[in-house]
Amino acid sequence: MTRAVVLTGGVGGAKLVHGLIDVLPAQDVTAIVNTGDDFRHLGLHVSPDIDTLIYTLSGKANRTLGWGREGESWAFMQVLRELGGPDWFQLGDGDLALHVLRSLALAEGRTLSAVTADLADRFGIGCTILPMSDASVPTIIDSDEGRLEFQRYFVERQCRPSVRAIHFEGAVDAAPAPGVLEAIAEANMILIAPSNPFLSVDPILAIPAIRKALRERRAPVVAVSPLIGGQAVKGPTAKLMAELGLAVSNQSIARHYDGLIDGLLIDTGDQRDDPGVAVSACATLMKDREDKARVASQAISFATRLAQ
Ligand code: FO1
Repeated sequence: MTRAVVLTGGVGGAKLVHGLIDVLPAQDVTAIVNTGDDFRHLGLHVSPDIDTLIYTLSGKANRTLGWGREGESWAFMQVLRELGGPDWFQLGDGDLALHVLRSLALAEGRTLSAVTADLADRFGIGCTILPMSDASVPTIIDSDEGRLEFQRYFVERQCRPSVRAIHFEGAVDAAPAPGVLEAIAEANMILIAPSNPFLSVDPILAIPAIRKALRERRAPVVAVSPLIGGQAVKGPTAKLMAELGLAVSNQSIARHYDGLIDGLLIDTGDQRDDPGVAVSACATLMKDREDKARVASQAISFATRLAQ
């Protein structure tokens, strides 16, 4: 039986997880999700990557926006704006209900992992969704506009500032969420989704016990490259790599995951410059359900080959 663990951020990662639960029994898939993007907004705890995953896996994701729910209404934002509230971060009316309930549960002392498990249940999701930690580990961007909280950089400033360094505040003291280390230990394959390695995967790897578990792993680790033809499918990956002084290449991606991965799944169009790990290629762009299932199957068979 395959027990697949996948480290994932938001949009790109959610597509791979969606593909995985099409090709594997959902209960054999565990997603360990980045929570470095989490932040408090209007007194609410927002967990963007967890919510993108929940909406994607339950078929409710807003495919145009890449976040939030489909068929959303915006009455809350309309009145918030009229009353002079901050409107740089859009909260749809349906999405708002999720943030209110999660914030209420956290205020009552429940953990993020317990609340996430409940929400996954309510959305009828069969795979396990684990936050990387129940502790708060906010991603902070050191930029040419100073120190920015992640969402201020990503949404308010639309990734325009030039990034000097990225910090994962509190990571060194943060414990993995319950079930994370067990899932990694029991996995017979570990996948790193095509999320932004620097903004969405690194926060997970910054949790010391998670990094250690991956170093001591028995199972093969396959990363799906977020680059296609030297460009990121979505988001600031290529711009960020250039700002960090890295060549925008699969070689840089493989080096970045130095020692933590056994294989890199790249796009067929990209040259196989030797990135120092085993390489497999397939069409990695995931536009629809079929694409997602294909990339998931390719990643699984690549990991299976590496396990032999
Ligand atoms: N991204 C935006 O670019 N603009 C928004 O107004 C916005 C609102 C939003 C609300 C809830 C949520 O879960 C995500 C939201 N996002 C928005 C996306 C979010 O910034 C990103 O999903 C991640 O943090 C990056 O992966």
